[in-house]
Amino acid sequence: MFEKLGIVVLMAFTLTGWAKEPSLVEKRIKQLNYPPLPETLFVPSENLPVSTSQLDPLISQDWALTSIGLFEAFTPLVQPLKTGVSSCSKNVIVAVVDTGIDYSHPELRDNLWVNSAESGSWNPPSHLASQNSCRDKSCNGIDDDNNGFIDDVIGWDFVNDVPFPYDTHGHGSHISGIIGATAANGVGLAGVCPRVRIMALKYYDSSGAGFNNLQNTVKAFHYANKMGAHIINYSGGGAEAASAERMALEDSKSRGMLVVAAAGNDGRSNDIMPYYPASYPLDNIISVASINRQDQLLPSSNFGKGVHVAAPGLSVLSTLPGGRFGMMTGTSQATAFVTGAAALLASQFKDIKDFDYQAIKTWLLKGVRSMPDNSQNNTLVSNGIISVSGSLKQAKGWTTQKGAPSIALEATKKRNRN
Ligand SMILES: [Ca+2]
Ligand SMILES: [Ca+2]
Ligand SMILES: [Ca+2]
Repeated sequence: MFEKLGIVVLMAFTLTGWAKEPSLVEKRIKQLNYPPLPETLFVPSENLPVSTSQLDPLISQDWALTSIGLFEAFTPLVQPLKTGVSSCSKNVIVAVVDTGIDYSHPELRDNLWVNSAESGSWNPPSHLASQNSCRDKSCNGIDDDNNGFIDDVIGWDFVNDVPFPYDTHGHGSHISGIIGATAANGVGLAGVCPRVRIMALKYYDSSGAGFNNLQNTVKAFHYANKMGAHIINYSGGGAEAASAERMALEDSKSRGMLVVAAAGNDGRSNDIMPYYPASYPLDNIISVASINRQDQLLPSSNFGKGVHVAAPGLSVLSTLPGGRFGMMTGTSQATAFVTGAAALLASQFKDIKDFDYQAIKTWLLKGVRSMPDNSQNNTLVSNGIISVSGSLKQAKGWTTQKGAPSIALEATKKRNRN
């Protein structure tokens, strides 16, 4: 049933184009819609077979982790996600620009980015209740780091302009779990990089005007840039370019940040009709298409020479608000797998200051495995299917290159010998 239901990729709108080309933008807004997520896509956790004796009881249902070669990368397979934990670093900051995050979800709460200049006793589940008595930097009503945001501890809700980017939609929590759900905690599943710091930036309002969604996207990008994110995950987009959005991502590039963006769910070629931000010609962007478990491009996935890689996107299991789990489909999900892989690769730098988006992009693109060679898939994606194991091999080879930043793969090497 899930195969027939596509999740709508969140749309962005031109910002500066509003004044210059009102008729065009108005046309875009009329064309786009924001249906709520179908309830049938939500699979409550109590309906799934769970064995609490397992480290991550739902992991066997997560076909995508096998597809991207995560278990292959971390042999032996006895406790693969435990080894995955040690290969990921809390020094890597991933900005998830989306619908917010369930910051009290047991799979997500330990992997949140925390703004140290605004931190204190902030505790997601009880924070709102205790806010009146709170006196520390997290809730003193003062912009302690003078970044223009008061009490921004884990990110920002640009929709409501408050420091609690809670996810009432589901999409952002699902994306966050794919990237970095906690491993080996006796709950749920595990992200591709189960130790990471997720900066929660909420831009999307399903009931709001599309123009505001783009405006908030740009604000969120600037926040991520300013606050030191290494990677931005943007599982959304739109058919028209916006100079303000592009300028924000050019700033990300100048700061050395990687941007992973969805190719879109329109089932068309981005070479003919670009999809932004994925299609901006910036070398710090990776554009992602979606495949099923047979390595076939989903009919709903966009494709083209400008689409760099494919990743799992059909009936993907991940975290949902309220401590739940469920499946979603689309290039949004595929994008998150590539972001998780990028975070894992970024963790291999001995010093996160060596973070190099060009190196990571090279490892990701050269480490792919091939799409099946048939008429349906042939040349639809420029490189192939994302592979964590293949990319780690590329990273390992990088150490032999002159002038390359130092990376630490000793742990992986030891595991491979065991
Ligand atoms: Ca602040
Ligand atoms: Ca404060
Ligand atoms: Ca888990």
